[in-house]
Amino acid sequence: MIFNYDDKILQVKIVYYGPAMSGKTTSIKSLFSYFNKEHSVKSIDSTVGRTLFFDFGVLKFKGVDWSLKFLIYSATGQDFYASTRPATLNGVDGLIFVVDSQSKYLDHNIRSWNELKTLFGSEFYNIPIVISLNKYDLLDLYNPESNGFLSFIESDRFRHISFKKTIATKGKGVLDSFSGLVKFIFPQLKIHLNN
Ligand SMILES: Nc1nc2c(ncn2[C@@H]2O[C@H](COP(=O)(O)OP(=O)(O)OP(=O)(O)O)[C@@H](O)[C@H]2O)c(=O)[nH]1
Ligand SMILES: [Mg+2]
Repeated sequence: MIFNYDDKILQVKIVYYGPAMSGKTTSIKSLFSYFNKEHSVKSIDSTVGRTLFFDFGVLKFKGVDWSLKFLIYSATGQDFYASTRPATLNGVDGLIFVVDSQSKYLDHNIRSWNELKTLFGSEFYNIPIVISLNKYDLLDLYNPESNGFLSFIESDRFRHISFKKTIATKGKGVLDSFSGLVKFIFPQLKIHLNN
């Protein structure tokens, strides 16, 4: 978090993290589309739309006195570019961990989670985090509860953690996940996220 006293701007960094293809880029674009800023998200993609390094966008909200500026990133899920993830995470104030809820991807979610845990070490449990249980529309009808991922994450060790079922392609739960994270970062803030 950076305080700029001259311009009265408080700058906050939020990163969308998670395994490849879980819906990080879709979530960010969907979030920005609420504010009619979808086209301001900068993505460095391959020709097939996979994120090479990160996506990046800025959301600004004017307060009476101070303004809030959110720098929003997604880390690439592709392992080939894994070496770029620590730089993307540097200085992060809060995380949205995007899970692919389909049972066949449980291992991918766990691997990505464990990587995050290793990168942060003992600081991990102090970082505000929202778990977005994404692709909820694709769950097996006979097994509609999550793929078991939540039992791996020791949620009671965290200071601030919450879970949200999301369908990023339809924008469902995306704004709630974001505002939930903002509330963790600024507990006193009254949020009116309509610009
Ligand atoms: N059915 C369904 N598909 C989704 C959902 N969210 C994302 N997708 C699809 O999943 C695919 C991957 O989404 P991306 O947003 O590119 O995933 P990513 O996490 O950014 O992937 P990388 O950048 O490669 O790590 C795309 O085809 C999306 O349309 C969802 O909630 N439901
Ligand atoms: Mg992506």
